[in-house]
Parts: sequence; structure tokens; C-alpha cells
Amino acid sequence: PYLLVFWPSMSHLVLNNHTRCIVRKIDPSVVSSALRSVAGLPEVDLVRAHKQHGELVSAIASTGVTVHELPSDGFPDSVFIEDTAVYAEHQVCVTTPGAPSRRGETSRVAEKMHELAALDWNDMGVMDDGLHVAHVHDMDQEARLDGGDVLFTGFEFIVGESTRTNAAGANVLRDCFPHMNVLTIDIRDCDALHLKSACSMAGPSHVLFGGEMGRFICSQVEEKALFVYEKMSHLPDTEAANAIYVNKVLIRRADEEFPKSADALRALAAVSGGASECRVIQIAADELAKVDGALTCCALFL
Ligand code: CIR
Repeated sequence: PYLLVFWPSMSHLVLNNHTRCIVRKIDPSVVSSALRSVAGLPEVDLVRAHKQHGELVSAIASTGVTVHELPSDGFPDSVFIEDTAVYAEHQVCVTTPGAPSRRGETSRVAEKMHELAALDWNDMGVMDDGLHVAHVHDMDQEARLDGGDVLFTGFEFIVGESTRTNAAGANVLRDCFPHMNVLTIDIRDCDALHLKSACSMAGPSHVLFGGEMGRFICSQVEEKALFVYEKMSHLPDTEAANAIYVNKVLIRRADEEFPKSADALRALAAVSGGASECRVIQIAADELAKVDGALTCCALFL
């Protein structure tokens, strides 16, 4: 890996300039029919799930982005909108999710992306290059890609090859973003669903990892990444490492949900660009976590 001198400020620019976020309502069928990797956990409590999701959406809105909320369209997992598209630098790649039951989720998301691209992207005053939308299924019928397996660090993509995302999926990302490094990590032997089940960006040039799986991903990043990241933080709990950093706000799991990680979580704001610069919002999200939902999976930032 090598370090470009302008790298930290580039990452800062990318992570702190989001203007829109697309979220999706929770479908009531999440209780009976959402995919879940761990059998035997209690059922999702729909009332609590709505409350926690509402708090997350409010936290997202407080970062200054315009929030667009899509209907759930009867899909049990559609609230996990992150899996249906990847965005970076004016380019959207609508995915083909790995789970067959989730493929129908993409049409509503694609429709919204095309609407934004056609109608008002250029009015945002931030970008002058429009918004481009590509579809994985147009590029490779065999490719499978879940957005939860894609970590965009600001300069390169880190992609987990998982039970949901295949090598062809990572290749489509390379085609979609030809000027960006796409490194892959085989996580099929790990015990969480997606790459971002155990890592996320906690600030510009600051990657957060959690648990055993996080240690493995971290070692792979050190070996394979094109860039040296300024901070690599590690938490004892895998799930606590899934946080949202956007526009100088860190939205992360609540202290009381992960007492073992609480001290390290509290320290994050200080390293994510200085405590005064980074506002922290704690969110409890254990309801949707019963069906493998993390914080990042409920939002698509543009
Ligand atoms: C699934 O198994 O597809 C959903 N129950 C959970 C998806 C979570 N997605 C994410 O973290 N990106």
C-alpha cells in the first residue's frame, strides 16, 4: 500500500458531502419472512423496530441530507436498501442481490435513481456532472452483488466475496468504476452475513472493525489495500463496528447495547476528525439486527 499526501482530505471531501439519502419503510412481513442467518432468535417486534428505525431516519435527516422514503412494496427485507445499490462519485450501480427473494427490491430503487438523475440532480448545486445509473444485470447475468458487502472508503472499494456477492459482482463494480481500486476479501468462512457486518467507515480515512471477523478483514485490508488509512479502530463486538459516518456525524450503536465496546466507541469521535468536529448520535438497533440488519443497511447515501 502507499499513501497519497492528499488522501485524508480527499476522504474528508467524499464522506462529508452527501446531500441525499434514500431509505425504505419497514414491511410488516419482516416479522414472518425476512431472511435470517441465526435461527431461534426471538421474532422482530414490529412496534420497536418502527421506533428504532424512525430514530435512525431522524438521525440521518439531522446530517443535512434530504431523505427520500420509498414504500416497502411487500418485500420482507426491502428496508435493508443498502444492498440494492452502490453509489460513489455521481455513479450508481443498481445491484443484483445474492438472495433470490430480494431481487425484486431493486426495481423501485432503480426507478428512484433514474428519477433523481433525470429531474433534480443537477439542481443540487454540488455536482455539475449529473448522476449516472448502471445495472449489474445489464453488465453480467451471473454477477451477484449486495451493497452490504461493499465498503467505499472514499478512494477505493473493499468488497467481500460472501454467500451473497460473487467475484463476477466485484468485476462489475470494476467496470462501473474503472478509475477506482476494487479489492476483494473472501469472507465465505466468516460467520456474519456481509463484509460490513464487521466493518465500516467511522470518519475520513478511519476504518472501524469489530470482533474476530473484523480482525481478519483488517489484516486483509493491510495486505491488499492501495491506500494506508490514517486510523484503523477495533471493537470487541462485531456488530458494533457497523456505524454510519456522514457529513461530520457519526451514527453508531448505543453504549448500552454493547457494553464491552462502549469505551472504544466513546473514543471514536475524538479520532474521527476531532470531537468538536464530529457529532455522535447513538442508536439502538437490536430489533432489525435479529434479521441481520445493521445501521448502514437501512440507508443509501448520494
Ligand atoms: C438479508 O438477509 O438479506 C436481510 N435479512 C438482512 C440484510 C442486511 N443488509 C445489510 O446489512 N446490508
